[in-house]
Amino acid sequence: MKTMLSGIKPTGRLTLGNYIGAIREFVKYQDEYEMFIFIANEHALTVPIQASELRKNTKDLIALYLACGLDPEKCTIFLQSDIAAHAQLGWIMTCMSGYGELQRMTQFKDKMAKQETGITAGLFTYPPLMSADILLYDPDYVPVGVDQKQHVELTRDLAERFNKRYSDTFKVPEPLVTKVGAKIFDLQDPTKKMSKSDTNPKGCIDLLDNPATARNKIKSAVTDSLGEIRFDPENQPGLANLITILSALTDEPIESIVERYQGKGYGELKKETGDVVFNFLTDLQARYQDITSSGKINEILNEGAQKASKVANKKIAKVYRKVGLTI
Ligand code: ATP
Ligand code: LTN
Repeated sequence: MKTMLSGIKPTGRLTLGNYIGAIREFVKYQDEYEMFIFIANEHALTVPIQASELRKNTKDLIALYLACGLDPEKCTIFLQSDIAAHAQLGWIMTCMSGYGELQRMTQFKDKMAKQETGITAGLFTYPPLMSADILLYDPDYVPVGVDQKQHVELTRDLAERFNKRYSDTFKVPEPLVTKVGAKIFDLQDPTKKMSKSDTNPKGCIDLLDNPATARNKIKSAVTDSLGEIRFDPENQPGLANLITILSALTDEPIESIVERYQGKGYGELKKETGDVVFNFLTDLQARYQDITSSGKINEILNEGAQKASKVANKKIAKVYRKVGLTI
């Protein structure tokens, strides 16, 4: 059985973009692959965050993972900081990375451009920590949104570099970017990614938004004045985004939606998409409430940490021997 691994950092509330671009994929794959899914809480420290907020986000994220359909019987769900090997291998990967190489990471450049103060060194060195997260478990595939692909490519380079410098140690993983919905866009500015760190809440749907509010956000999404329903992300980005959301949540192919809407107006498409989002969030939030009140989260994390640490500890011991840290 092939192995797959991915993680999300608990920096804020999860969005519909996170669900469509990432979690939905994890759920689909859990039957076919040996899955490791973790909460990248050490990555959340790259930007200033209150301890209480980090704790709350972490618990919410686990409950949402489960509510979205991840099954602890099928996949290993754990907290990054429960396994010291992540930080240990993270340091070694930082030392394997070139300064210029990290400077070229587009996410770092974007964040630098947006945020003038409070840039931490952690924001700069977080890709090698992400590489460590991945390489500890020898996954074949890493499902991520398109914005994370470059970091998985860095991981491949670091794995190859290490294998060449020492000897064969890490599997070289492949990024897996979903076909529909690799990037869900902001509803008010469809040239920008829908993001939880966004400032305009009307552009972004949180998975914990009131479902009726979310439906209204779809209704007031920015489209265009061309008046024809086509899937044309370049010239009709707002419309293409809505079609993508509808397709992702219903599994109806994009072409079939476009065909169904020939001769119809944007209002009808928005209504159907809004209703689908409303129902999706209503069901999801009911499951989220059940899980939150069940008190099972700690148990699931303890089991996950036990399983993950067996794999990770073996790998870090091997790496320590190879690089000469173990005498
Ligand atoms: P931020 O925008 O604050 O940097 P983020 O929403 O990208 O955060 P992450 O936790 O880093 O947050 O993302 C988790 C996963 O969700 C990643 O695989 C990412 O590619 C995916 N993802 C995030 N936003 C979107 C989006 N708008 N469309 C599709 N996938 C997304
Ligand atoms: N950097 C990712 C989260 C993340 C991750 C990982 C994803 C941390 N470690 C390992 C896949 C594999 C992000 O910001 N979305």
